[in-house]
Amino acid sequence: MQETFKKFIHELKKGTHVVFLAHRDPDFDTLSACGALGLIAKEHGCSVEVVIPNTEPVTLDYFPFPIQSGKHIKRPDLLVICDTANTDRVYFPTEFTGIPVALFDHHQGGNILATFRMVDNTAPSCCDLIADIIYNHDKNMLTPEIAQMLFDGLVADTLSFRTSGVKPVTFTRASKLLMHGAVPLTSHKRLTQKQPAEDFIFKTQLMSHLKVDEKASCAYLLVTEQELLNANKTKGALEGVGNEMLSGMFINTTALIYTMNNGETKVSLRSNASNMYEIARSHGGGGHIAAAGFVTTKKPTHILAELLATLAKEQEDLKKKEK
Ligand SMILES: [Mn+2]
Repeated sequence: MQETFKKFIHELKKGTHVVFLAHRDPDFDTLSACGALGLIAKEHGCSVEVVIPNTEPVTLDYFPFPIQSGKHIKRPDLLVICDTANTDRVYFPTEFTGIPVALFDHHQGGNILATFRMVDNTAPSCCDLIADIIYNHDKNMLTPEIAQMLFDGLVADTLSFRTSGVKPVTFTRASKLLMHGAVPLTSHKRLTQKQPAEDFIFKTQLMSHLKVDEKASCAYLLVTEQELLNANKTKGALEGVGNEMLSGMFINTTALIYTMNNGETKVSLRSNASNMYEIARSHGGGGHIAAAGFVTTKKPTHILAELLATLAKEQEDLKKKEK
């Protein structure tokens, strides 16, 4: 990985135009990774663009670059994809075909062919992986601004060091970021976005439709795009719902099943017991063991029944093993 990063830095020294690609519905891990590496590219004389595939705009007041929604300005010499394993989750017009790609990621599997591939699916966030690579390459590159963004991404993806991927080395990396100027309170302020009261109420109303299947040890919520549209809300209203369900109940798995008006259904899975990646992959999706998702054209009720049956069987097998 360090060798690859050396080559990547060498590439940056050519003073190229670099387009950073964050994944769809960007979170702090993907954006911070793009921001931090973007600053490093800039430092090496590159011009930088950061692009998300979503059409709705995203703004972060501290972010060092404008975040462009679904468009790029200049043809890049190099693409940097952060925090996703699949090209369909990033802005990728046909014009980009053939342009060299640097990939920084911590997901399982994937379809991205990268010239510079820096992937470790044991890392609990893309940002702690990047922090480690930068630190080992040249720790002076970790400026307070970069360290802060990487710390933000780490805290966001690990739900404040609570996910199963958090290992002793995660704290070593976090500690290095703090020593280079990251401040936990700054991350906390950036990550806790207060919602307007009516959004909060809407979310609570959605949560009241929550169901639990005890046999499957699974809480699930079916939501339609139409429901959101009727209430004048966007998909952002569903942000964090899966994790909230998981941390609030004695259950192992949660499923957020969101049906769009185009007939497609997006399934987001969270679990602290079963392998969500395997389930998502069997439907053409991906992610991590504890958090994964997929998009399907199957009927939401069918997907749900299938999912609950799979999970119930796993729970039964587990109980047998315990006996
Ligand atoms: Mn991530």
